[in-house]
Amino acid sequence: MSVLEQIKEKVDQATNILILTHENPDGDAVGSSLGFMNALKKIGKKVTVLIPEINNMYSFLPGFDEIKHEIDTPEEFDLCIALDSADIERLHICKPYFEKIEHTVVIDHHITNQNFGDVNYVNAIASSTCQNLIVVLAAMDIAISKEMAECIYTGILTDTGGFRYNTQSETFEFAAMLLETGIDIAKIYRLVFDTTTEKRTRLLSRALDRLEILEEGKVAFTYITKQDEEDLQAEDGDHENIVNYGRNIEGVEVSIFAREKGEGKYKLSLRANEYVDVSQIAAKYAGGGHLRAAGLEMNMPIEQVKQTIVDEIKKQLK
Ligand SMILES: [Mn+2]
Repeated sequence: MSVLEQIKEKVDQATNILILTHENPDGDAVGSSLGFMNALKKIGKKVTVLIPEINNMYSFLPGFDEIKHEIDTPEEFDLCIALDSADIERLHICKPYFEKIEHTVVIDHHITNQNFGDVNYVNAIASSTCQNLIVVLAAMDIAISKEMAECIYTGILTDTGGFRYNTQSETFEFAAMLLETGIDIAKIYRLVFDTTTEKRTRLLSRALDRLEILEEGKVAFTYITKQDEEDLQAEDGDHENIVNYGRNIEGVEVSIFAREKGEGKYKLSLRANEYVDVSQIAAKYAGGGHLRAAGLEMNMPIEQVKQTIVDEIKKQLK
């Protein structure tokens, strides 16, 4: 029996299904969870999506209000489905539930997936778990409704950064199929990428006021203080996109954003555009990340932070 047939069989035999995804869930995690929930409900299953902590930005997705943040009796579920999670640790505090439930299915697109379920559908070529979910739903003979399509499209859109990365021609074919259901892609794009909050915007404004362009326009530097966040009653994650404003300036190769975590303690985000390896710089200071996006911490006054990190970057500038 193929993996897809095995998933269909697992679902057919289940009555009460628990859906889990990774912590700090992104659009693909929330989209695939709610897309699958809506689909499984349609075929008469009892379904619970459990996400302990979730950002409100996906609250427009059909079924969002039904997400549970805790459950009392994991024993009552006969099937657990883990989505967009490469290994069981990614389920974080939900891991014990996955372990306790008798039958398990994993659907994912990470090449590092550990196949930790009884049945595992992992296609690492796919843009997103949502894209793989379309294949699973087709194998289960479930027609994609407009509600499901909104969730699934959101996952594809976010994991591809708006069809920029990890996008295959197939991804567009799937997207076209979703569009046929009548979803409003302009609205989804706006809610996912163009919507911010007043607090976020005011915090950004403080960072932009302090923005410095250094090294003949190749380095952008800015920071926010603990006081800024207190003044504005900023919420967790409100600083997240600030580093990209420096990177988007013409001529800039590396953008540095420092966030004060405590007295003389800064968390730095580094973003490069084309050639600087920021992961190497981060590693030097016990940080980590990817080639063009990395983070690290420094314990020193902000002027010294700036000098130290710019000196490091300078070594790689062309
Ligand atoms: Mn994903």
